[in-house]
Amino acid sequence: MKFFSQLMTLPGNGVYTVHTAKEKKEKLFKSYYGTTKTENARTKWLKSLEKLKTDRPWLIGIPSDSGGGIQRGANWGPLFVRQEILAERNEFFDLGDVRVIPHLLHDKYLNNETIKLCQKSLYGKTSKLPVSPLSITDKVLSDIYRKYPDARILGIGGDHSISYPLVKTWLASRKNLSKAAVLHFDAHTDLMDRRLGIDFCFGTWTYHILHDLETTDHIIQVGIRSSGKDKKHWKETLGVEQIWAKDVHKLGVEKTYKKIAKQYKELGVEEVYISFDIDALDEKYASATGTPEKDGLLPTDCAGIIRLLAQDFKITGADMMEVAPFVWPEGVDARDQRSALSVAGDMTRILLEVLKP
Ligand SMILES: [Mn+2]
Repeated sequence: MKFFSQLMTLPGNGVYTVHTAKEKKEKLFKSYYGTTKTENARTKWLKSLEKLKTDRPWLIGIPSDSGGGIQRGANWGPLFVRQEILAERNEFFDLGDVRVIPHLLHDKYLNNETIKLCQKSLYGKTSKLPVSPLSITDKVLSDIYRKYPDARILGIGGDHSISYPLVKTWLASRKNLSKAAVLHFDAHTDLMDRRLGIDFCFGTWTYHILHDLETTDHIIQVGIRSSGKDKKHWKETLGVEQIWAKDVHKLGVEKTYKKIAKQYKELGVEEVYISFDIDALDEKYASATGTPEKDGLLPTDCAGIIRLLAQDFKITGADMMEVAPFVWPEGVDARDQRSALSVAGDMTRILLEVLKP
C-alpha cells in the first residue's frame, strides 16, 4: 500500500478534466467529505485510508475506456454510478479512483521513452511505477490483497478490459483456487484471443482469464446473445459453459440459477466473483453503454440470480462495467436514458449487498 496515494486519486477524480461533470464531483466530495474543495477532500480521503476495515465492501473506480473499441464513454462510469448510490455511502468504503492517462491501456504496449515521460508526469522524475490503467489496477489490487486478503472489492469501470486485472488479482489471492469461480453477465462472450492484434481489450479479457482459473468449468457466462459463433462452439473449443439470454427467458430465474449452482457445487466451489457488463441487460434498460443489444436480460432476472447465488456461495469480488453515461443512442428518450443510469445504480446496489461480509 506504499504507493497507493500515488497510483490512486480521490473518488470520482480519475478522469483528467477541469470542468466536465464538475458539479457531480463536487456533489460526491460534499457527500463523502463534507467539502466541495478538491484539496480539502484529498486530505480527508487520505486520512480515511489510514483506518481500513474489511467489515464492509470496498469500492474502487477505474475510469478507463481505452480497451473499448466501438463506442467509448465508459470512463465516466465510476463518477456517475457513484451518484446513484450516494444514499448507501455508509454501506461501503470508497478507496478512490485509479489515475488514468486516457491514451494508455497496458504498459506492455509502450516503449521505454513513453513510460519514462508518463512516470514523470504522474509521479515525478525517479518513479518506476506503472502508468497505464490496466497495469496500475493490477499493482493496486495485488498490493491490497496482499495486505487484506479478506477484502471484498467492487470495481467500477470503465470498459470490460479492466475486469482482467481485477479478476486476475482476485484469483491470485485465493487460498484455494479450485474453490473460486467466476459468474460473467454479458451480451457478448469477450472470448476472442486477440482483436485487431491486441490481446487485452473489452472483447478478449475473458479468453485470457481462462488461463488463471483452476479449470474452464470455473466460469459460467449468462446473458449472451450477440456472438458470431453458437453456444456449442464455445463449449467445444474453449470449454466455457454459457446460458444465453434466450435460455434465461425460457428457463426463468430459478432454473437458470439451479444450472449454475449444480456446476459450481460439483466442482466444490465456495466463493464467486461476479463480473457484470451492463449490456447483459436489454437495451431498454441499458442504453447508456457502448454496445447495447436487444432481447436481453431484465434487471429482475439478474437480481434474482445474484441473490440466489449469494445464499449458497460467498460473493467475495465483483465489478460493474461498461456504463457510459454520455452515450445516448438514437431513438432513446430522455426518460429511458435517465432510467438506464438508475438501473445501473440498482444493479450496483445489489452487488454491494451480496458482497457484504
Ligand atoms: Mn463485456
